[in-house]
Amino acid sequence: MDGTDNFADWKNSYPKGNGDDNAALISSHGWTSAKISKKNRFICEADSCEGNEEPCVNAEEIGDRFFGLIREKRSFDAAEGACQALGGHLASIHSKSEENAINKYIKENGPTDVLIGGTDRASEGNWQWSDGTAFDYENWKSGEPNHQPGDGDAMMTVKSGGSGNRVWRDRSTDAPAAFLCVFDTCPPSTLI
Ligand SMILES: [Ca+2]
Ligand SMILES: [Ca+2]
Repeated sequence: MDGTDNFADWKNSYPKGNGDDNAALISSHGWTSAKISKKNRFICEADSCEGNEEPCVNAEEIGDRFFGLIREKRSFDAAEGACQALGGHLASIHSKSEENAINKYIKENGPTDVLIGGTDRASEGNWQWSDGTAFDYENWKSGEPNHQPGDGDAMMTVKSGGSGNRVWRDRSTDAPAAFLCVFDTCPPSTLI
C-alpha cells in the first residue's frame, strides 16, 4: 500500500461522526467535518453549526423564498431600492397558495395596503415583476387594473372582505405605501 488510497488529513478529533455531518471542509489546518445548512445555504464548520436550524427572524419563509414587510411608506422606486439594498426586490407572487401564505403574514403584521413588485411602466398593460420572474399568476380586484390613480403603473395588494383575503389594484408609482420585499435567503437585518 502506497498510502494514496487512504489519503486523509483529518484535523485532530475530526471526523466527528455524530450523524449530522455530511460534508467535509478543507481548512488551512486540514479537513473538518461539517453539515450542510438548509436555512443558510452554506457549509458551516461542525463546531459552529449549532442553532443554524432556527427560523429566519427578519422575514417569513414561504416555499423557498423569504418575504419581509416594511411598514415605512415609500414610493415604488424608493421601495424597490430599499428591498435591493437588503439584497432582494419588491415581492412577486406566483400562485394562490403562495399568496395565501403571504396574506396571512401581512395580516399578522398589520398594514392594510401593501406595495408589491408588479409594474407595467415599461409597456402599458404588460405587467411584469421587478424581480424579473415570470408574470404567471394574477389576482386583480374586479375592474382593475383601471390605469389609475396617477400613472397606474404600480401594484398594491388590498384587503378583500374581513377574512384576510386580498386582491390587487394598480396605483400611482409616486404614492407611498408600506411594502413587501422578497429574498432568496434570509435577509441580514430586521425589517419589521
Ligand atoms: Ca399602467
Ligand atoms: Ca387602479
